[in-house]
Amino acid sequence: MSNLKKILVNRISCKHVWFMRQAGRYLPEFRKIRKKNKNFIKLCLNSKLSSEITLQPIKRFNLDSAIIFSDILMIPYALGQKVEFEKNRGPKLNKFNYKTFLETGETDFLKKLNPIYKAIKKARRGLKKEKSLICFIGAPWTLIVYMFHLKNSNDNLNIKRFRYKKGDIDKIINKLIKFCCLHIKNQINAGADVVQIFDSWAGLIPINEVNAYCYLPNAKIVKFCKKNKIPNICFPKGIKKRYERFNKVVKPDGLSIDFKIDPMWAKKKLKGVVLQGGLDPRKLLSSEEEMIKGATKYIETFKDIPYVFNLGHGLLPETDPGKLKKLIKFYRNF
Ligand code: 1CP
Repeated sequence: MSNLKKILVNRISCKHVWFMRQAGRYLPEFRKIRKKNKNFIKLCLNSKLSSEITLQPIKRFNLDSAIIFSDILMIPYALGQKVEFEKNRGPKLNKFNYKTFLETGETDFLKKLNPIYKAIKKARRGLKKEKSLICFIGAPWTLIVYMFHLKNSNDNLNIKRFRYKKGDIDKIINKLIKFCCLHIKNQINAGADVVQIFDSWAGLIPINEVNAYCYLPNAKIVKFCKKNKIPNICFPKGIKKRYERFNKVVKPDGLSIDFKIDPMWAKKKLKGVVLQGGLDPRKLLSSEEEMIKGATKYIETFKDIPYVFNLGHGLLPETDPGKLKKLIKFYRNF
């Protein structure tokens, strides 16, 4: 059993470090591959390259877990929506087509995503058995934000673009839940041993919809994971004090806290779950002292409970890999 799996399943304390977005833009070895592969979706579907990118941060930093190089938007892509990534502008999706979306079946979906499962098999072969291979999905709401262009560049929400009949909204969410579970199951069957569920835009949900758009879909996916004995970590970023309710309703094995959550508060209020992360990724852009001071707060607070060291969101593209190396060393020697 991988170490991360042991921590999540048995809730034991054991030093463990990995980083969200560890395989990506801040690494020169990634940028080199990316330069020659302009089509991002194609790159995610190139099993040889995506497994190689997955292992890059492990080779460089000897991190305890790898996360498969892919994207949350592979699900909308496999459900028939065209996805493009414009340089420095983020993802761009074609207009949502309700009919295509509802009609896409499991066979089509799995055929399109098969290269990801192949990449997982390849990456697993390149990892020592005590290292975890984390797979991931975007939670339904966060996928909806991209599928319906709900967010502008200032992270303001335009919920009007998601005005469907209640019955149709339920159909969309239920279909996403079903296909999220399918994608999890196939990634696990291919050799991943933990899943992280990213609800990166949960903080934007209008307050009266948090239950329907955040707690319920996450709860259903976690229930599916538990039924299939799949260790899981949720990341409902930005929901502030509602992390407490989320934990009680969704009951994940692990809960990744964002950088706005006070670690002392988390320790007191988030019980029966393995906590992960918290440190603001911007601390890695500040001075070394600032970074170490920031990290100490989390490591010190969580030193007597099961805790996975990570950040409060993904590594920023501007991060200096040398700085990250110092942070890892500091954590390991703490
Ligand atoms: O070179 C490029 O321009 C592509 C940049 C890039 C990368 C490296 C994108 C586009 N996605 C990825 C990989 C990726 N995405 C991983 C790889 C594994 C890892 O190292 O962690 C993961 C886990 C994701 C997940 C993802 N994609 C999330 C959830 C996590 C989060 O950061 O909140 C979200 C919201 C996306 C959407 C997405 N994909 C890419 C971009 C630019 C965006 C928009 C959000 C952003 O700006 O990061």
